[in-house]
Amino acid sequence: MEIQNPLTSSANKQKVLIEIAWETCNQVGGIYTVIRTKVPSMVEKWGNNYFLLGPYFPQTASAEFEPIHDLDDSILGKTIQKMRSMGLGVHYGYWLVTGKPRIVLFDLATVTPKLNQIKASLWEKHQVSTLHVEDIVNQTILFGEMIRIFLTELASDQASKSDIVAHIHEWMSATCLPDLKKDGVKIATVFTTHATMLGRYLAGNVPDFYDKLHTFNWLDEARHYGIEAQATIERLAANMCHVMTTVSDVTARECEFLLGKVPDLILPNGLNITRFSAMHEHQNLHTLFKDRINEFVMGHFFQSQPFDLGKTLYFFTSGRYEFSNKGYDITLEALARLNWKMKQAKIDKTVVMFFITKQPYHSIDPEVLQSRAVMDEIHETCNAIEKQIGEKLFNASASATDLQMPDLNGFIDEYWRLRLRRTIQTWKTNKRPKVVTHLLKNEDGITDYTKKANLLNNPDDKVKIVYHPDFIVSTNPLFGLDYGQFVRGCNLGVFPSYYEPWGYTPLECIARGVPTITSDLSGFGDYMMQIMRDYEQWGVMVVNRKTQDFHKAAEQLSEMMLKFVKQSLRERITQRNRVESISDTFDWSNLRAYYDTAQDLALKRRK
Ligand code: 1S3
Repeated sequence: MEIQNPLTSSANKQKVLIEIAWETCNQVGGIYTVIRTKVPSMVEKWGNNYFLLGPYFPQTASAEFEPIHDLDDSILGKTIQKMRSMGLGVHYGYWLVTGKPRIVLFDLATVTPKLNQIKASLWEKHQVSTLHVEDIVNQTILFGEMIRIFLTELASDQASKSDIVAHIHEWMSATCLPDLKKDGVKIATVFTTHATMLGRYLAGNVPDFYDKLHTFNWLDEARHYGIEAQATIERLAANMCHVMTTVSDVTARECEFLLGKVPDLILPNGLNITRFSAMHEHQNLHTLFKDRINEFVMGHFFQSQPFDLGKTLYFFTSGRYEFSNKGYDITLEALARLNWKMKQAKIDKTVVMFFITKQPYHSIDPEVLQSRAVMDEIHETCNAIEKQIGEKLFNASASATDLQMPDLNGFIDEYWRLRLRRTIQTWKTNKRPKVVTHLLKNEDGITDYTKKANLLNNPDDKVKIVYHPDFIVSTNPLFGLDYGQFVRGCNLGVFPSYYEPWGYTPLECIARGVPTITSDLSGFGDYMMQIMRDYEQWGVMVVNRKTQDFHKAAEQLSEMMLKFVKQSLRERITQRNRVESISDTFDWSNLRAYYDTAQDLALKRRK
């Protein structure tokens, strides 16, 4: 059946969905993942009646945006035309991601001259104080103004026979909401917050944040942390949309106390699983990528501390640098305990733990690069020797007169022997392998804790640490893997967050068949506990951080890791298969229904 497009035809009344986010075609963090991975599922349901709005940044746009030059006389075309005639920069085209939806991107520079006027109006009409705010707030105010003009124009078109839903993500796209409501613009609105600004600050600074939630005065706290504008916008948006939603029950509690609004619905996050699932192939991929990580580990550790790679497990954690919110503190404490326990139990295995996050650094540590380069040279020399032996062995075999195996030693030239010996000699050292792969601009919580806990890659340590203060991309010279491949090559993802509205990292593990540890304070962990009773069976372990203090939770985490270390190879393979088999649960084709409900409800409430 052909889907009629109200944006390009004057057919019967139909529904149109506009999704609006600061991260449309602009990757900053987790919201980009939500929007981007959801696109195929949205396009499947809405077809041409779906498009997105975002900010225009030439650099990202050059990689992900393909302009459409011809504007038709649909209401969308006319709205864009109208805005352009007002002198506003509006880019229209395709977002080059799976699903290829149409997007409208706003050039914020074209409203910048009006910034003070818009801010004055926000204060006069809605008492949003935006004096002396960070530049990002100014940018979002400009973005909000362009969204407001766009939606107002779109809805006012008399030819429009559509029911329009605007689904607005996070405060950065939400400065338009109070005006839309005040002006009675005929559009149904859904607002989704993916965290609260105040929650983020308070959780990282106030001990027992969750127990004290009901005691905070939002305005005092917002002023204290210098985020009054953001918190006010968030609060207004939550209370002025038709349907207010968030990503988990954990964050819903926060919304109740910090935004003064109990969310109408919870919209859990999914992934576009078909992009990642590789059926039984995933075991082969794990081996392939683990071999690549092995190469890094040899280059990094074997210079002074060779160990058996066949008995080595790779654990990792990753995310933005929020030391206690993301649970890096508890992870380090648990690793110190695991190290001790493995030594006591004389477990003949090594755990290499990777911390992948982003912190300011000068460059990759030249010594780390040098060690890797010299090891690569050893590898090349071995390949040359192998070739030489092969050729000489073949000659000797072909011309043999008896069946004696020739002495292979005699096949290696003195030159290669010497070269190999010298290279190994230059490489080997007594120095401890570095904990940090880069030259950090400043010491931080991770480096401090590794010192405090003596997790410094000592020769007798069973747990080794690699702190990589940059996200992993395929051009990275240390791994030569993209993030997804790196995840596949690891054995366990560790994410015992203290503050995490949802948390994609464990889900990304599941999608790649990698067992994972999360916490009951993360939206994902909490959701998992609600939908699957026997989640541990499926390779998802949940640390109890709700009712246990830091030390008890660290002990529980170290026991989970120890149990994992003790598993046999066969048990790990079976577990990987089980993890992979539940990944479909999180495909957007299953989770989009939550969005459908929110959007339908908004339309009902608007009428
Ligand atoms: C937020 O991004 P974050 O890492 O700052 O939104 C994500 C998508 O909903 C969510 O997964 C995450 O927990 C939030 O914190």
